[in-house]
Amino acid sequence: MSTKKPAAPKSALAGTDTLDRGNTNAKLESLEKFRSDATEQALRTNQGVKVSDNQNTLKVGDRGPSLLEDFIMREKITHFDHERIPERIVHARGTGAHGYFQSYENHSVLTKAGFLQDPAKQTPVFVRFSTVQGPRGSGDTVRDVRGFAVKFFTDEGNFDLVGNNMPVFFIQDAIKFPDFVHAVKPEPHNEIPTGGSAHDTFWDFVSLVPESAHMVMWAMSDRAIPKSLRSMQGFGVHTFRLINAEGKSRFVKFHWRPAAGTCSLVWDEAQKLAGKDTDYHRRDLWESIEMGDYPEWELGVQVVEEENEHTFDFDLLDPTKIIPEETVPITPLGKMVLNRNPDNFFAETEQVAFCPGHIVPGIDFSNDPLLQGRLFSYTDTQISRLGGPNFHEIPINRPVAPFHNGQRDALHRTTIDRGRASYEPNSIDGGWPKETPPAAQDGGFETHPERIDANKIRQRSESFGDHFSQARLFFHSMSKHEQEHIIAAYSFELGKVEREHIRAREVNEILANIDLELAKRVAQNLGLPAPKAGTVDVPKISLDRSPALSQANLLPGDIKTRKVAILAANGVDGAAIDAMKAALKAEGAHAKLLGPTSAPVTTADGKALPVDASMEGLPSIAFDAVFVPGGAASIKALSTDGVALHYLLEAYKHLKAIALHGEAKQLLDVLKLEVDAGLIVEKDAAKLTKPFFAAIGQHRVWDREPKAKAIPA
Ligand code: HDD
Repeated sequence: MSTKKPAAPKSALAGTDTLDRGNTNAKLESLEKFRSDATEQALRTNQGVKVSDNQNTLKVGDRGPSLLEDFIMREKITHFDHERIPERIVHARGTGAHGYFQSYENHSVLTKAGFLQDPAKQTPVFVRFSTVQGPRGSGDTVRDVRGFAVKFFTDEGNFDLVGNNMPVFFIQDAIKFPDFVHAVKPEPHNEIPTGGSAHDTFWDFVSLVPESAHMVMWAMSDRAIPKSLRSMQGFGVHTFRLINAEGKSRFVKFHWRPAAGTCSLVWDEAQKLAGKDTDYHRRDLWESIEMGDYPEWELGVQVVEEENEHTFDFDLLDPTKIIPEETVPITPLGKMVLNRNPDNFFAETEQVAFCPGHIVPGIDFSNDPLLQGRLFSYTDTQISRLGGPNFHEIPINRPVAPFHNGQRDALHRTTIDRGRASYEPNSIDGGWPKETPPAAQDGGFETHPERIDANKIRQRSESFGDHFSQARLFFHSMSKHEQEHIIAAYSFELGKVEREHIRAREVNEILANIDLELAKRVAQNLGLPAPKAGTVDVPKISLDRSPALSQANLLPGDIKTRKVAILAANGVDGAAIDAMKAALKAEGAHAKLLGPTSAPVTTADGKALPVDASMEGLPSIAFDAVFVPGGAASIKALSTDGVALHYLLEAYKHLKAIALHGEAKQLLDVLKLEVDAGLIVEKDAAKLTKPFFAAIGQHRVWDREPKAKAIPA
């Protein structure tokens, strides 16, 4: 007789997805028919046979050997054995969300792309953010470039803007990509390190390849440890073209600017988060969307008229260069809102397949040799990752625009093509599907007819030859604290490099050509001899500083969606908690009440307050700021509670705003801290919110940084 587990309660079965996630749009509707909901459905095999026993293999007697005949067990195990697909060779760790893009106005002067014409139209998008180096299970907060890939499901076909959160790249030519990736990936003998670039092969490569200098500078800056995915800028990196209905082409660089502002973690916090909450960034994105704090970005372009192509002190085709925003300001095009989490990570986020070659009429490529190589690489990689050339039929990748052509068969084909003629021209199927001339209404794609008259050669243009002036521009555009972070990051990373000649080469041949002071400081931290001035004659460029590059200038100033921890023990002033929660809510920020344990705390007037978590459960690194309400007994308890004291010291060390109310002032003496612009002490709860919120709006208390260094990590 079979021994079965009791049937699962109905409520558990019903849990598949009863959430009303609001917004539906064309893409979601097109996905609808592929969604599976097992609520109140019988368990069946993949062939549709109802299963009567999902607990026991078919055996000869209840203690005997299993039978090969058991097709139910074999189907289940076989499927399981093949559940994994190859992870992406780069950008393996990622997270995605659905949303929409909406144009601000009709941009027909710039482009004929349909999704940039009608301000009333919402174009569905799917976005995947990623790190580059680490495998699928690696930490979110490692020092790394972040991928920012957007798939626009336009009525004219899919447009993929496959960018990063940094506007330049490590190399100038796609043929160097495998070399670069092999160097940055974990080392081949021991597969260390996971998720980071602090190792010999990376620094060996970049110190030998000066074209990487500018991008490495970005990677050593705070941009490589973003506070959240919602607070990252995005860049198309390459120069593209926009083409209008008259066929006029202009060069453009794409930019995404987050409504939440652009800000970062601090290094110690990022390292701790990588251990304590590997999923920190994906959790933040997921929770923001679930809470209705929909992340938002503005899409814009820097536009360069064709006749101005050669007016810059760099080559527009060189992906290691930016066009400073002070030279060519950004023209806003529209906004993107992410308002729906995927239903299934594998089906959507893992199987989504981007390709910079997915463009629509009105958009075209430039001859950037890095972009040109990418046009080949992505489709090629999808074929091995997703098992064949039919990956466009996977629901998340299917365009909302219809697709008909003569491409047939191959692995995993799901379309059942009708008609006999899979060739063109044909007379059997009336000649269908037919070409659409570009000039027709909703015309076919037409490549910009750029005239090129040159020899076939393997050569890099001399105009790609300046590798240091923009790295210098970046360093000089940083605020003092950002420069200090860059020096610390180079010192940390190179400190992990075992071979001294690699450290020395980076300092003397790269950093000394960017900025001698930077090179000297890093050399000092590594115990290397003081470097001499660099030997490269770095050209003088038109700008000394680009304020748009500094994150110090990229904050909105408000405290929307910021998270505040409220620390309390028994005897806490309940009214102060209520007042703070209400004030935060009014500003669109969030509060969580934390106690010494997960048990409720009792207020001074005897009310039991449920807590959201214990202080250990949600450490200070999960928050933007900390509030300690008064209440004599509560403060007495917190003053001798090591977890609470560490909480506050850690928040202080990470330069976060801290507000101490009433009796909480005593904690200053216990912790030996002094009041500063972000450490606010106030008897009167009503007076506390203004300076506290102002400090949170500044993201960090940077002036505190030198003092905070004395606080143990
Ligand atoms: Fe790439 C993935 C961004 C250069 C080859 N790349 C990938 C993803 C992003 C970028 C965001 C992840 C997409 C996703 O979420 O699925 N890559 C960039 C940027 C580059 C760049 C901004 C330079 C400006 N990439 C680049 C080059 C090559 C590749 C030069 C090859 C010649 N990239 C790939 C790839 C990946 C990829 C191997 C891995 C998985 C995938 O494509 O779908 O084909």
